[in-house]
Amino acid sequence: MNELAGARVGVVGLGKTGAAVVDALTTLGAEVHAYDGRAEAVEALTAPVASRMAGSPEDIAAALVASDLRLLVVSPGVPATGPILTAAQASGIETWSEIELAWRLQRASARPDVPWLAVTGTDGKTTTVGMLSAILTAAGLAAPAVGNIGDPVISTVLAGKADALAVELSSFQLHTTRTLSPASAACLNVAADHLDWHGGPEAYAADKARVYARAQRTAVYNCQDEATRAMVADADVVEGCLAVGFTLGAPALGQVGRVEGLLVDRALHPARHGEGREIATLDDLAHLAPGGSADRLPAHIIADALAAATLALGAGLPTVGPEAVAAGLRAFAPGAHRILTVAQAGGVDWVDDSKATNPHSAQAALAGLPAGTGVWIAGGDTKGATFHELVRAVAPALRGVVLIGRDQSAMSEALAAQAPGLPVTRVPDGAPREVIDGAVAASAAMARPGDTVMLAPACASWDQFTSYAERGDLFADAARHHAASLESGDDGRS
Ligand code: UMA
Repeated sequence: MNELAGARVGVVGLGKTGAAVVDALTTLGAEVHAYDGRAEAVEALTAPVASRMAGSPEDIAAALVASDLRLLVVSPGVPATGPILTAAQASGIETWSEIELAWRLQRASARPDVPWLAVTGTDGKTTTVGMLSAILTAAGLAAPAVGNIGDPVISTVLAGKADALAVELSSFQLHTTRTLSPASAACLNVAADHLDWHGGPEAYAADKARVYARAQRTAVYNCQDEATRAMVADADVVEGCLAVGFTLGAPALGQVGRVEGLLVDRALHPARHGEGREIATLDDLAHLAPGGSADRLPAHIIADALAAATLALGAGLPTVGPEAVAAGLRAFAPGAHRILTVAQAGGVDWVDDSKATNPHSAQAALAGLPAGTGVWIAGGDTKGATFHELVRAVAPALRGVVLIGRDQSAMSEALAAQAPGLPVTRVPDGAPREVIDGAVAASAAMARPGDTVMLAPACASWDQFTSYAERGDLFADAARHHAASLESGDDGRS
């Protein structure tokens, strides 16, 4: 990227992404002008920049208009409809995401052909990218999970050690990504999210659809989400790129799906016209189910695995075959606080899904439980959400509910209206440990052998905890303590 040496480049946002971008640009010899809304972020910058400025979005926008920048690299948090991107566009300043810069840097590097396997979607990106990285790793490749998952892609590209990249892309990052050409790409699903940032649902979906642009080998869509199929149909892909659907049902020709306990490919192997090939079994995913039993696997985990397998098999990598898919899925470790079985005692599984901070993800976790066997620990900071639809959907799976949260009114209302007969125990407000101890004691009293106690609050944690991680850690601790007490013959309530 010699063209950037000496070029005047602005960087807006100096968080994780911006700091990595500034490092890369200064190394390339660009003249970097750095901007952030927070003075601390500007002060924390150690790289040698030409200028730095802290100011409101309007101040930064005004400075951009007055500048003579050739290029602006924006962090994902900078909203599409806000003053900064509006001013850059009006002034004719080209804008790139960190992803765009990373892609161009790789194309100009000694290893220009390292394939990117790209994943976007409203839900399930992080799990899918983790599974994808695990499958590629099982195939003997150095293939880290990068991007929105937490590690800026540019740092990995500059290190130059990866054979392939499993890239999680948010709609924010895609908005200013211009020339990326992934080997395989997927949009897992689209539900309303981040509408303020984009300015509306159409703009959000349009940015998600950008993941398919210039896809080289395989464009993967969700047969259960028509919008993703339409995105592929409209995408400007490289000639010869295959469209492959993943489905929770039996796969038709051109699809990867599920036949009883097997994941089956009818899209990516030479004999597909005559037969499917087994690429993994549900038992390979059993460790991701509550209590470790494959028959309780949430549907969204199976869907994520199908998407990851399709992306991996469809990227044209010679060592990636069914054995790698199965081994990778077996090796995949779920992220912390995502449907993690933290204790088992007296026939009851205790599951931490504290990461379920909205109704959609709580529903995904609870929906897979057998009828009447779930003890649901719910509630917290609602972020203005309502819960009627969620309660209606999950009530059949539940034995009862244990309510936490400072203000329990929204959840109580939904329970009273949608599941009036369901037992509910309310845990009073208190210090974090008191709340969780109360919730665990109430759940233990409610649960019967064969049940699952599920912390999937459908709410943020900030009203009673510092984070969902603290909420989940305290829960795991208390559940293990309860299990140990049961084993030692104590009833766990002393
Ligand atoms: N800032 C401004 N002006 C603005 C907006 C932000 O100056 O108008 C500044 C902030 O003061 C702050 C910095 O920009 O100093 C933060 O930048 P950022 O919000 O873009 O966050 P990063 O630290 O760069 O992290 C980003 C992603 N964050 C967002 O998309 C909001 C991280 O995704 C990602 O892991 C990281 O890049 C690495 O690539 C997080 C996320 O919440 C997990 N993503 C959203 C999601 O998954 O729903 C999209």
